[in-house]
Amino acid sequence: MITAYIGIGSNLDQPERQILQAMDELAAISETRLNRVSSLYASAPMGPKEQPDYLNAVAEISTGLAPLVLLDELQRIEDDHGRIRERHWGPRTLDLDLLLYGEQVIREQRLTVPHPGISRRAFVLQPLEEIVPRLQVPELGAIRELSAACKDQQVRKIK
Ligand code: ROI
Repeated sequence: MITAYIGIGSNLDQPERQILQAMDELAAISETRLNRVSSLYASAPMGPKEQPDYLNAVAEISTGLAPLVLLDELQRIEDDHGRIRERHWGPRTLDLDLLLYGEQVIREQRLTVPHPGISRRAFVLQPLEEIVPRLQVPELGAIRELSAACKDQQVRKIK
């Protein structure tokens, strides 16, 4: 089993409900166990501003699935939430990002791990630091330092 981290985000159609339901669906993926989840965090949209604020969280799972099989499962869950892939960086009912897959570095057409946005996004770093404060991110270093470098971005822990 590999320990992997999933970034969860939503800013449409009751974001809190979308995220809590997504956590249950992560737990139901085959060969996969949900170990722990972060609090929920609210932040202004990164990218285009004319969209609602986001809720974000991070989940830790253990999985026997290969990375691209896990990615297929995440995209299936996004699709189940009525995710329509239209505008780049537009609003979404559910976004599931494979942030980390063990200590592996993956560069494939469909999948880059660590997730390329990870080091610049406080809405990912803060929940990740909450559940794994001593994490070392492959190629990027200590989560504590990455998170401290993004402290200028406003992210509010809501529950
Ligand atoms: N902004 C915030 N605050 N949270 C997100 O999850 C998020 N996801 C995105 C973009 C549009 C980049 N902005 C975001 O995909």
